[in-house]
Amino acid sequence: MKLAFPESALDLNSPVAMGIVNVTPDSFSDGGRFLAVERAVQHGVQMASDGAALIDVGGESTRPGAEPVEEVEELRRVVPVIRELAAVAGVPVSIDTSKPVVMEAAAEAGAVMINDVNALRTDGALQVAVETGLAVCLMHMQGQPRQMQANPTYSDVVEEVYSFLSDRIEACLAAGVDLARIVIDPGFGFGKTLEHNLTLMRRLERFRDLGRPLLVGVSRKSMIGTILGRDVDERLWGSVVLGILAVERGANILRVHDVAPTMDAMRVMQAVSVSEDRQVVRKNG
Ligand code: 7PJ
Repeated sequence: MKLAFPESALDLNSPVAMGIVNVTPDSFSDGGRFLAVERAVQHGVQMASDGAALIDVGGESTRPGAEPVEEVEELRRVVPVIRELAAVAGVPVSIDTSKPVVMEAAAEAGAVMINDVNALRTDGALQVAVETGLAVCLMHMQGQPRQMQANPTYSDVVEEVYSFLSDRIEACLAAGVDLARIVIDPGFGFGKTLEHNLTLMRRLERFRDLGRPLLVGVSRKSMIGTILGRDVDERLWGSVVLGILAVERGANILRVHDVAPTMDAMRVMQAVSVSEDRQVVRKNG
């Protein structure tokens, strides 16, 4: 499977990592450490050299309870980082935003993908996706970040997320977005209880039926904190295992904070599945 960008494509026949660069002073795990443009850029470059196939730049925290960020402030944070990373990182850059104005500016600065936790439902967002020709990641979220964890409710979480994503793919196609540019994401932690998240992971393979690359973000999330009783800076091993379980169930792109350990884990996993394939080839002559 391939994901189309405006002037290139990402080969997804093997799973890849998307490295997270947060340019947010209040982000729950990076806590403003990379606020300065130079440090954010360095962080992205390091992730690319650690093996990330994509770098995701975000300027608005979407953690539970987070307050929205003003447009000008978000632009101020992300545009210089995208411009520099697009020039020096050597890997495609995506913009994590729900704001059409930020999507447009990011595209102009060299981003090739829009990663929108709101799945292009904001007024004008679909139009920007069509006009810029960028790839898009459509994520499921119940509610909005400020209140989404208050009382998430589903009768069948897998089928409800599935039909939401299916509807958003249809909306994109109707607006004129190429199918080859679309990625889907069930949105772990976005309006979901621990049990909802675990059910989505157990039945992740269902989302393969949508026929599009599947992106999964579980890195350092509270579902891991809840299982382990660990703070955000102690969730690496839980994150790596959960990410590998997702890849085993069909995830193509893992959105992660810790690229190097994730790459090691994915390479070990790949060694096992590739040698299995070779055995089949040998057996069949
Ligand atoms: C996700 C995201 C995710 C996609 C965030 C965090 C919260 N984008 N942006 N999927 N999570 N596509 O990193 O913990 O799961 S922000």
